[in-house]
Amino acid sequence: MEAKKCWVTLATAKSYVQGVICLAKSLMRVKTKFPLLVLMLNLEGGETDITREDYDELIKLGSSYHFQFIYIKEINRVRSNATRYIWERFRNVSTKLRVWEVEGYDLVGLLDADMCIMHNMDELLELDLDDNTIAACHACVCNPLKINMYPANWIPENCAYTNGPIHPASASQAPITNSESYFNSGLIILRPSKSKFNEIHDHLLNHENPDSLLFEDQDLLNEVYKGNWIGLPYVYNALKTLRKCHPLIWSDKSVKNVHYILDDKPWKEDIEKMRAMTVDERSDIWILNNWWWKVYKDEEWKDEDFEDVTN
Ligand SMILES: [Mn+2]
Repeated sequence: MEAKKCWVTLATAKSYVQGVICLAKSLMRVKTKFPLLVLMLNLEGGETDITREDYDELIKLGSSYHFQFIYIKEINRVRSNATRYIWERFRNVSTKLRVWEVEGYDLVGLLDADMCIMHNMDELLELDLDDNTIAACHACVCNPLKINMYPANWIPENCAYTNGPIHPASASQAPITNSESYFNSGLIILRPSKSKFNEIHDHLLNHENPDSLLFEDQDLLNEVYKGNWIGLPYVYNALKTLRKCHPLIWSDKSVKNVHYILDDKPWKEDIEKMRAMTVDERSDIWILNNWWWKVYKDEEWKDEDFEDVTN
């Protein structure tokens, strides 16, 4: 029997609903052959601030964009002190672990809702993985914005991309991946399994120092899969900060999936105001945000929307 495969994302908070909509549109735009499953928290029960209207909009979109919904329960925080969350938007990211419980699929591509697919990347769901191995992209640990809550060892010397392959090889070759490597959990290719879910969940519940999990699910998963993950080229989880921080690896046209990390999500930007600005007035990430907005508003990308920053 042929293996069943799908993409999965989560709709856990109102602030990410526009992200889910755009992610779904972007997947359809690149003609993926795989369905998108949206894991949703129940409206009742106080686990989410998503409203009935938001749900209705998603469901309406789902019928035209061929995605499906699965209802899940929140995974509660294990923090001894809830105020120690690095950012409030990380409040229920551990709920992401529910993807390991997805039933009926042999291989899943987990996508954060703050991503936009630029080129078809169905090849990721052709990877041959066992139950104890995942595939993911390296995090950038340069800390280019000098965020002082980031770990002290997050410096360019320790970043996989500093010594990684540069453009054009970077589009098809991952940086060196070894037992010291650290991945970003925005895109993960995995085989769902109840026993693996239990193992990860137990690791969370019995964690000796949950306060040390600064990046929540990402740190937890890096502990569980230490030395057991396959590195993918940056193009599959192109962190928006890489464009400026590692210009030698980046090429606009090569990027398959942009990850709009950090707090300034594209949907929070006033796109009409941005478009009215001159090139010099626009922010560094204007180009990337514009790609997102074009998908969200069902507009075509044009050649001038892409620059080759390595030139
Ligand atoms: Mn994200």
